[in-house]
Amino acid sequence: MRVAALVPAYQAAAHLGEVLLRLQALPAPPDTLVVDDGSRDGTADVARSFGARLHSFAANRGKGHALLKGFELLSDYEAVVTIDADGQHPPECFPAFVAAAEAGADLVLGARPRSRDMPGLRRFANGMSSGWTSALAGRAVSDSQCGYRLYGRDVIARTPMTAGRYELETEIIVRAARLGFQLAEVTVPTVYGDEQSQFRLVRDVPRIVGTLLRLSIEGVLPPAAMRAARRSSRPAAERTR
Ligand SMILES: Nc1nc2c(ncn2[C@@H]2O[C@H](COP(=O)(O)OP(=O)(O)OP(=O)(O)O)[C@@H](O)[C@H]2O)c(=O)[nH]1
Ligand SMILES: [Mg+2]
Repeated sequence: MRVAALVPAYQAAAHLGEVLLRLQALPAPPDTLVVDDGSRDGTADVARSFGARLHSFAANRGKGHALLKGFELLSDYEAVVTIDADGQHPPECFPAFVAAAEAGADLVLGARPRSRDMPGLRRFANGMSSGWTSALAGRAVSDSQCGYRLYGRDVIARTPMTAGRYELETEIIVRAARLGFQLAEVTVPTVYGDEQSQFRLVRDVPRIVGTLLRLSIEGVLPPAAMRAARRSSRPAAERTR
């Protein structure tokens, strides 16, 4: 399976190099694209010097915009693994995502234990949003906020996605599940260290809650894009017949 790595990066110069090195050290190193989102700290230079393919936005737009751009640029691959630039996602877990996809999953979600390694407020917010996401997706989702994931080509092509910041990752889970795609989870370690989070409570929590509210309404009143996607996407069960 041809799988690329997509690294959304914003102000990530401190940790990006190590992530890229560890990806290159895998037994089958993936082609890697860094989408630098208007960083002012040398993120683009680090990506270049470690030999990654680079796309840069002139000004900061948000992780969701970066993911959509990356999906577009990597549309030739059978799947894309998204991995954070801040060192929280061990590149050594990459093959486990690919194995889950090879076993039939369309969307593989990294799941971090909500242990004491995760800051208390994050643990609380993560539990709430994962519970709500599970209810909307109609299946257990252990960690709706983890950005370490594998997206199969069909999920990327057929799931309607709204550009934005972190809320895109919640939207994809719910919509992909509603379209009948097969979801799987891979347990990844919970890593918090000296990295600088770009998550802003006042800006990003309302965006995620707003998206969950919208997705709740969509369960009853699907928007035109989801109705069209339903008509064009065949659920995993049908594809195997
Ligand atoms: N392209 C792009 N990437 C971003 C942006 N904000 C964050 N990122 C990247 O997205 C990844 C996750 O960002 P974080 O700010 O660490 O968010 P998080 O991991 O969900 O939050 P924490 O649990 O606080 O670490 C990292 O690779 C960041 O560099 C952005 O505005 N644009
Ligand atoms: Mg982080």
